[in-house]
Amino acid sequence: MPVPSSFNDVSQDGQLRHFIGWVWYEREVTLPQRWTQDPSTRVVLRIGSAHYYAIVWVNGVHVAEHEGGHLPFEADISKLVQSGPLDSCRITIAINNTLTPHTLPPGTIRYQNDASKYPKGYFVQDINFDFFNYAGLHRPVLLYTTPTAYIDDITINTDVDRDTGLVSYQISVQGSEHFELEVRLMDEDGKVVVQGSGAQGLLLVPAAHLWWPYLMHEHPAYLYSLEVRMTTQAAGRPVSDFYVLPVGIRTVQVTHNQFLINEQPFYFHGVNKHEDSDIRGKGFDWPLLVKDFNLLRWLGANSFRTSHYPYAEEVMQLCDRYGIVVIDECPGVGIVLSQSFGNESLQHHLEVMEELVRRDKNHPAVVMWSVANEPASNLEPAGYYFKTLITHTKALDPSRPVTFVTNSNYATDRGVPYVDVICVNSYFSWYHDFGHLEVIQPQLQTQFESWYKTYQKPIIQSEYGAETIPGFHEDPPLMFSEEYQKGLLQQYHLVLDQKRKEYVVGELIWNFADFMTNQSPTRAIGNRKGIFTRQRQPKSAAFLLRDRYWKLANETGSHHSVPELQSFGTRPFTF
Ligand code: GCB
Repeated sequence: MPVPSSFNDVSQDGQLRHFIGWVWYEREVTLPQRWTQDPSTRVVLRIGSAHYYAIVWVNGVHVAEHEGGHLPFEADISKLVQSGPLDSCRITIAINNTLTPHTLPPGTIRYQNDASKYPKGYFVQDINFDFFNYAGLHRPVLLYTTPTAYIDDITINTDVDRDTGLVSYQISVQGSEHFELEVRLMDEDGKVVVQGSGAQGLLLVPAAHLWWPYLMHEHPAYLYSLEVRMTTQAAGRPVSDFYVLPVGIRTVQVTHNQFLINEQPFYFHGVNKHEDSDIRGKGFDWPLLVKDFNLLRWLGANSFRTSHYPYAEEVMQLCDRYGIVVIDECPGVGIVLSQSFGNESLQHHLEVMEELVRRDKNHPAVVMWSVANEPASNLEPAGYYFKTLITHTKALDPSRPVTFVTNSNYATDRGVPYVDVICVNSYFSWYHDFGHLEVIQPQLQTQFESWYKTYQKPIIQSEYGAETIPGFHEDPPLMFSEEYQKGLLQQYHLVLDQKRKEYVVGELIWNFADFMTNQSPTRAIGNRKGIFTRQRQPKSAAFLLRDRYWKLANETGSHHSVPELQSFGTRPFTF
């Protein structure tokens, strides 16, 4: 089985596509002698993402267990590979993709016991989310080394005082009590602009270049480099560890009706995405990723939400580099069963937020955390659940606003009192009043006005859209045609154009591209609400949205003409 990839779509075996249970990956690798013979080398096995429950062995010895996909985990395997007679190392990973009411996302295994209808032992995995439950090793599995005394973590926070950038840092070192830390911040030309020392400190950057979103400034996404050098002694020998972290200096604030980046109002005009493509499923793929970023640029999108789970770290790195603003969502999608609001689920959800914040806290592109998508937030226990979850997330990262995405009624939602920005999904004239584009304007106005009157918080239209089969044309528009998708978007835009002058701070189309789902009578081989096909070709609505986004960019940011050059090729990709 290739890695990274979902296992579901690479074979001709229908049973494997729908398989639920344990799958096993195994690989034998030969390690360099330096790794196996030098006890001052620490050897680490890192798994980028395993869906969902994973157990890991090295040379048959249990080294790690991890619950949940989409986030990395590691095991220190130094002792194991340094004690044996061999330079080889057998890595075995067992993965179980079963979802229960207490996993994230939750699910239920339903046994079909009626022997007159189903074979013996028949069961299905029920889920309450709308994407195919791809599984396997979705991101790279890596072996890497550090010295035994090493830089374990760095936390950066940035602020701005007039034209001075304030970069506060905190560095944690493992494996040594006595060490020295030197810190240098370099600008994009490689010039050292400020230096520091010690495990924490504040760097003052005179005449700082701020990190601006794409289309908001003529030089967006300015990144400094923080170089951290740790030196210590081990067994009488000098040891050092060195780490370079891109740093964007920017601020984020939320008022009762605005989302501010560097104290300027920011309007999200972007997309919701999925990690999804033909054959590889949710498997990481560089060409696909770069293509998607080129499409975002073509579209004039300045932002996206990582619906409905954390995306690969490489995605976040490109967002930093190109100024694409991110609402970073955890896999809290489809929390609708009352059992999923209990302590066991909450505890796991808190841990997942810890892992997510630890992984993504230093990305300037990430401006807000989303702790869930469309939970049953009207249920009684949802109040305590979201209060605890959001308070915990704010404690982990006081620098960013927190939200979850709701489709509950404004009058009964028990989670929204705790969010900073209200994110609302609605599908007027699609799931309700289907076929009636004329109801969108009054219904959308009522939606916005009700939420704002109740909470006086800024609002993002975090989803809206229509299923569209490319090549279906109907005028007057009929559902599933390209004209209907365009018509629906246009009706939403009329209201968004009024309300963005007041308190609506963003619009994110559902969805960037078509994506695979479970089979159902309402899904014609996956969800077709993409403005691009699954193969990343535009439907008519993509051109409509492109005109709109570039107009919005010109109104709210610096001046741009729709680029002739439709890729990020003006700035070289170097990794
Ligand atoms: C939603 C969900 C999203 C679905 C979408 C749809 O509200 O958040 O995951 O795919 O609607 O197309 O039904």
